[in-house]
Amino acid sequence: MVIEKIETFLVRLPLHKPFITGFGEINTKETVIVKISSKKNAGWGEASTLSAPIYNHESVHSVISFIKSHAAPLLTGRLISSPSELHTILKPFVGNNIAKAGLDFAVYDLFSRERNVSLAKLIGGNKKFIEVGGDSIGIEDDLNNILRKIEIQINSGRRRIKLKIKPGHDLLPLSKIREYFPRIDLMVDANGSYDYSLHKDVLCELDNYNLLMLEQPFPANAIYQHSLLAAEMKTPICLDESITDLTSAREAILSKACRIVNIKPGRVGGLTATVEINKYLQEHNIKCWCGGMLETSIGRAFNIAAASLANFDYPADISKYDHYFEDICKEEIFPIINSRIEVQHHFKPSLVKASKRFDKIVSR
Ligand code: OSB
Ligand code: MG
Repeated sequence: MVIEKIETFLVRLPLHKPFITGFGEINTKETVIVKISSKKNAGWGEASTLSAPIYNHESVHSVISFIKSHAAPLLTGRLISSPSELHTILKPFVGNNIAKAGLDFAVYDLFSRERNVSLAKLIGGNKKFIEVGGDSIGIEDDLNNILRKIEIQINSGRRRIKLKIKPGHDLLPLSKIREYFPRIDLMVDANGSYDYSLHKDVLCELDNYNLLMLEQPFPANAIYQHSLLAAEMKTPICLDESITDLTSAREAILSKACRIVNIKPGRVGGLTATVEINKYLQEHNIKCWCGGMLETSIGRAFNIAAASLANFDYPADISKYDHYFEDICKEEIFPIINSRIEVQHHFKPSLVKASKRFDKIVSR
């Protein structure tokens, strides 16, 4: 298959309510949709970055600029015989993994359509269903509202609750949650907002709340600080922002910085990198799970395929589209039933449906 054309579309999706995390506040989720055309077909992907470089160094602008200035000139007119080739072709460029993932996804979708096989099958995912956890509960002062949100999630069948924390918003909400829900599977995500020398003691106190895991307490490049904390805590450390590729995954595992990894296919450069990192983790007895970046249905299709791989052993962060006033697709393309999403093992037109609706909007 020869790549004929690469296009990017910047999409703005207003959220119902601001989503507050340890790295800041998101009011509007922006994302970049990527379309790659061959002579006969088109494949769609999503580079699910944020508007500004607050989660990692990428932003909607850096993604579009990377694709236009560096990737498209290298890829246009090129013959691709397997979707995993893209990962190798883009390797000389450092970082920019969210942008690379948008391209990798679009090429996987293109192969999936041309060969009539599902995304899960292309990467070797075998699960029939994947389990999803509750939507991340952002930082807010009203603890009763946090309890209400947890109750709603539990009543709708979610078996894992994820709370965002930051310094000053940790022990108090956790005590309150444990008072009302002593036994739920509960995890916390700090998005890198703590510092080892300032907050080691308060972090060690998290051991009193029987947490499933503590995600990313320190900034992305603080692998050594994570390894110091991991040696002192009973709660398993999970890394998200720190794991950007196979090298950083190896670095974290060799330093014993974490016992669990949150793999976001978008953050690590796409599905080929996801398979490669997962294989390494599996060989080292490290479990993982599929995180999310508030993707639209287009991006979610690739997360579901990733979560269908063996070794993805905890519920995924695949939130419902109603984070937004309206998704670009207006209806749930991947319905969540009893906290599970069915994995498509035969080529089904869900992603085709999502991208058709999107195509209609952008060509107006
Ligand atoms: O740290 O997992 C994170 C959203 C945007 C950026 C980073 C993160 C998140 C989430 C939401 O926690 C996960 C989702 O439901 O898509
Ligand atoms: Mg996270």
